[in-house]
Amino acid sequence: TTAGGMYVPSMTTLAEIDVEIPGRRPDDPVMSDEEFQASTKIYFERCAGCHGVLRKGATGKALTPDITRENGFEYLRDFITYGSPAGMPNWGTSGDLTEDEVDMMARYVLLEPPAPPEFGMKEMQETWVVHVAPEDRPTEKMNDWDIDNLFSVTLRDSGEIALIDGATYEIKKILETGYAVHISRISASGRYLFVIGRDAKINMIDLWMEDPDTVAEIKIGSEARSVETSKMEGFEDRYAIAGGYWPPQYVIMDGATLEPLRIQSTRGMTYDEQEYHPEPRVAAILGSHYNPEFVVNIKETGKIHLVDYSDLDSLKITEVNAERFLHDGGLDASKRYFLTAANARNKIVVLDTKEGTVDAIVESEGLTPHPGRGANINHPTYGPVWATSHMGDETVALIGTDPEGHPDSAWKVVQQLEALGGGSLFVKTHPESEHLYVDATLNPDAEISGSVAVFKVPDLAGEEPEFTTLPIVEWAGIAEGQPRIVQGEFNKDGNEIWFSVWNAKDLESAIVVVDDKTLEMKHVIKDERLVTPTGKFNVYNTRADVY
Ligand code: DHE
Repeated sequence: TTAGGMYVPSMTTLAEIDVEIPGRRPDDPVMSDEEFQASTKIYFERCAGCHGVLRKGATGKALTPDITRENGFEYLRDFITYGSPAGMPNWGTSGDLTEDEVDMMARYVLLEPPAPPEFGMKEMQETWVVHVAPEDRPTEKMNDWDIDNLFSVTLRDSGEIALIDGATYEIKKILETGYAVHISRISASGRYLFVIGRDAKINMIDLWMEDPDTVAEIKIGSEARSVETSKMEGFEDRYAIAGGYWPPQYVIMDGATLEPLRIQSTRGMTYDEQEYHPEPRVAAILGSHYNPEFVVNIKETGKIHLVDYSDLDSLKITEVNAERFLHDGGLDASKRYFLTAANARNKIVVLDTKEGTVDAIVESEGLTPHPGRGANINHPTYGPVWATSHMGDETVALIGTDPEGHPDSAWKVVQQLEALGGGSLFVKTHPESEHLYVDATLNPDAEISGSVAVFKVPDLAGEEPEFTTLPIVEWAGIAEGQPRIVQGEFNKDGNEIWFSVWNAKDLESAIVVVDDKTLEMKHVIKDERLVTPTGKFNVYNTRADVY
């Protein structure tokens, strides 16, 4: 059952792949093969996230030679150097790229983009390892860990996760994973933890073992962001699914071993113009509670795939038109509606996971909505609403989610709040909490990116609700660097919220635990092993979609 029973060695990221250099035309700018490879590496590391591997554009503009050659070398060089208010970073003046590198990148984008290699069943099989076969695993929980209140914490730059006890804050274990694990998801039974690295490596961890560890692993491509498991009654723990950025595809795997069973390409037509797109990346994936389906966001074509996993041999995929540049999202409080951001279009798509239809596409009234999984609060005036903050401005949109009980508010922005500033990535609350927390991770002002805004839910009935500012970095007592506060996550009982204090790799980071009732600092987790903590996932809340 194992490929030699050994760990697959450290994984290649997209940036480390040697690409095939496309043919040259006589009027191409001068660029040596070494420069081409070096530029490709910089491009994959810094630019592909927004502009796409094939430069067809998404959050950032398209950069195919037909367009870049219109603009010309000087324009490109200056744009890369100084950036733009629309979101292009100032790579030159920030010092991230040297003058020579900027010059090289401006010449590079005038050339045809190279395509990295495909990654099909053969490649997946080669990286697939079962360390402990299902029959050799325990039949009951063998440790005294409170696994429901465990936090799986991404240690971004060390290629690890930390498993931290939710009650004692003790780091129970550090596990080696793929590079920069993006998210953690939990199987329906709560037993298996799945994490996926940017390098598309998945680790499946058995939390029942005496000493919880990776029992299976696989690499599904060279760049990925999402993993999920089957949640439908009767299919608990049966399947896992992961979505790739490169190649653009998703793969359904056995839920006990990660054996790759079925790979589905996402290449195809955009939903609106119905033009072919060679690189439609897989963004958020959600396991439906209403149907045996995975809900798969396809970013560039703007489609949602409802993938019926009840028969993998005749896979039924419902392709629903949504909106382009789908990114992250989460369920409403009833767990029936999936609200997901088409971020570069400033819209929130509402998918009814029971009926499989898009019921509304809501203008979020802010710039670049970025909800994470969003936050469900019971609004004093409008009933159940779901919240998202924005990357591009300080606004938080509250959208009504109760078409039966509050039909006038359903699928509308019923209230817009103003939080700390732009650059927010995540909002969070809990059914037991009266608070809505909003970070501002990417704000250029250190004081703002180091703090969190908190709104009191009963106060939302007022005209212009005020927020309280929690100085999280100050509480962490970290003076060196410019740590950013990112992604609140509640404990199981919903009386504490944890925030990552995300500093540079070689500087001290921390996790600050806030008492949700008093809004005071309760504890600071510091440990030299806590390198660049970002995402945190409470096992119970993640498995049961509580947020
Ligand atoms: Fe994320 C969720 C993609 C940058 C931390 N991020 C997601 C999801 C996607 C995504 C598609 C939804 C997964 C799901 O629900 O199935 N993220 C991307 C990018 O493409 C982007 C913009 C650029 C990149 O190159 O990766 C990006 N993300 C970041 C970061 O820089 C963050 C802040 C730090 C990090 O660790 O890399 C970051 N992303 C997160 C977190 C979540 C996430 C913590 C899960 C939030 C949740 O509550 O579920």
